[in-house]
Amino acid sequence: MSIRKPSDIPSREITDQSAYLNRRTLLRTGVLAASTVATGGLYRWLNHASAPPLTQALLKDLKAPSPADMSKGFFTSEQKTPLDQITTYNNFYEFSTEKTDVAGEAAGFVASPWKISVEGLCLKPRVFDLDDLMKLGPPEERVYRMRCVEAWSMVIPWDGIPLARLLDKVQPLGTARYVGFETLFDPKRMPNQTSSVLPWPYVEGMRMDEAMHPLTILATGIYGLALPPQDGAPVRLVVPWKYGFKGIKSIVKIKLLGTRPKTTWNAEGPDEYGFYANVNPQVDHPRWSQQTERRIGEGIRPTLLFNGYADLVGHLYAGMDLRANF
Ligand SMILES: Nc1nc2c(c(=O)[nH]1)N[C@H]1C(S)=C(S)[C@@H](COP(=O)(O)O)O[C@H]1N2
Ligand SMILES: [Mo]
Repeated sequence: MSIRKPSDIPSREITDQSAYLNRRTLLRTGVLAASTVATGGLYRWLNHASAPPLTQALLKDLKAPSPADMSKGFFTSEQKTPLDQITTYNNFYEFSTEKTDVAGEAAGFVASPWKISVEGLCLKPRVFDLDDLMKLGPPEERVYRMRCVEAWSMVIPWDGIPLARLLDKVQPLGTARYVGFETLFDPKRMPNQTSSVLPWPYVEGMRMDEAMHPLTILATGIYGLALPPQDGAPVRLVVPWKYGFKGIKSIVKIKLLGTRPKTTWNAEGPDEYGFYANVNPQVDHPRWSQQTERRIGEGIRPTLLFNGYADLVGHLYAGMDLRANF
């Protein structure tokens, strides 16, 4: 891969419509090369007051997935949800409980510098900043279905690193059976944390084997752009076979644990939101059916067991009663 400075680009390549694209492409190339300088630049640029608006024109062409990547579930050929819908219809209660207000409330959120402490039952606990994360290796592309427990869904092209890549780095002990996650608590920067709509900080968790599964990623981007604030900047969890609320945003702490951690929605409504929260059309929410979903920008479609990833994750739950462990 060649990395070109702006001055190296022949002017014929810079058309009106591609001016931003080229700028973004260069920054992204820096990330792929795990260059400390370019990586910092990417995040700063996207948080800068003069950053251009998020428009479809900025998006990179996704590479054509290989058959091997398809068989791992890393890509779906389903139609991708447009960026403007992914970034204007959000659940992020730290900013607003109104999905269409989150983007506006989160607009000024500064997600750099950022630190994530990885601690607990491991040999090498460590605090990672964003450059440290990028040094673990280049972000990978994934195109995943995302199914919210509220029965709407999207198809999102993420960039991110497998969570296993980070966890391996701290050398988990054999006694680590669960992983807990925490969102930033900072009411000055996340204004709705002054309300008591949820107990703060938002916390999530899963079993160690779920965390180590190759489908589980820490997302750092969408459509090749650094993650916008409303989608969980700078780093959020994505577990595509589980309901969206497991995908905790703006993570500052990851803890390896011997016992199951408390998780926000399960603690709020244990009869409505399970710890596992595996997508399952056969197990209704007490107040609505989970058999179908509204694909944003499209229409109603059937919901699939494990959100369509059953072949890849079903073995994690062999012999388990999915109704009792919902
Ligand atoms: N910290 C935090 N993480 C969160 C939430 C939240 O309110 N706070 N909402 C969850 C829910 S319910 C969903 S559906 C997804 C939505 O992600 P999106 O807005 O990027 O589509 O984020 C999840 N992660
Ligand atoms: Mo959700």
